[in-house]
Amino acid sequence: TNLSLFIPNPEAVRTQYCPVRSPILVGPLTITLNKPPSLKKIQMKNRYVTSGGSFSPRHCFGRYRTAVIIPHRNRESHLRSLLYYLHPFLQRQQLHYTIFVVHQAGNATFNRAKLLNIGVTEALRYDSWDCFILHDVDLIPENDYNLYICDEHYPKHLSSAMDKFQYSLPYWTYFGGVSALTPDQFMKINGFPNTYWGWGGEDDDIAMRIRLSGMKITRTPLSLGRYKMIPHDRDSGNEENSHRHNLLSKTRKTWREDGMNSIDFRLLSREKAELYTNLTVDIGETP
Ligand code: BGN
Repeated sequence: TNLSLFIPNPEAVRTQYCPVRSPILVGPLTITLNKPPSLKKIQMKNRYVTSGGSFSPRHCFGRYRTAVIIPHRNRESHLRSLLYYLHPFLQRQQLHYTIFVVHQAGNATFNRAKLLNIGVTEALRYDSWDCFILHDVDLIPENDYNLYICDEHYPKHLSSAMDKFQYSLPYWTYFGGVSALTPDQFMKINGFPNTYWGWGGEDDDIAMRIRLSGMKITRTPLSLGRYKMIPHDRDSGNEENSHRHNLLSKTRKTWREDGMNSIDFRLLSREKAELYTNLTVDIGETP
């Protein structure tokens, strides 16, 4: 027999756009979260991911350019679990993508929303994107029909059914976890607030910005927007934000001044790791 018949062409030949709907999706996924795999193992399983955590489909031109942005500090094992599942997930969706991890330097109180603003700023510095996926590090998607692309009209909430909320929405305007905005949608709401230090409320502020700027929230249906949260205790440095009710009551007045047009940070490093682009930033501290 002629063995060469069974050896796939090593050269990627691309002559056409990928289909609108990827033919290699599998639907529901089994997520097991005992021991996170090593970065080496994740790299070996994702040999077509290039330095900086980027990928383009090999046999067709990707239709969608997606930047995944993950705020991070001291959660290396969660990050490894997420990367282990997310890289193959995004490749099956035939996206042209890069994963950005925005690492908050120092020990000041954590500021998720500001880190996301910075991720968007830096993602746009050398590339154009159709869609930003704003992704918590501890949430693993359980169905690859939950596409990491944006809705053309409205910001989209992807984590509509998290296991910690018994796979349903905790409340109607909930916008936490994982969301998808186009660059236009993101700029229309002036990005996210920079002023929420610690846990809670910033996602409600974002939901309010969406409404105040005349948009609505769309959602992945609950049957597909399923996520497993990696169980963990509250981090030190991310205590409940006691100002959050007060801040939220002022969003209507503040959202135009607090956001992408007021962001202030110091980029300490931007490096291409094997599985993601690592941004380390000094974002200051609670005033
Ligand atoms: C809400 C938090 C959200 C959080 C969800 C789910 C606030 C603001 C005060 C009304 N909002 O209560 O930030 O994502 O719970 O845990 O605390």
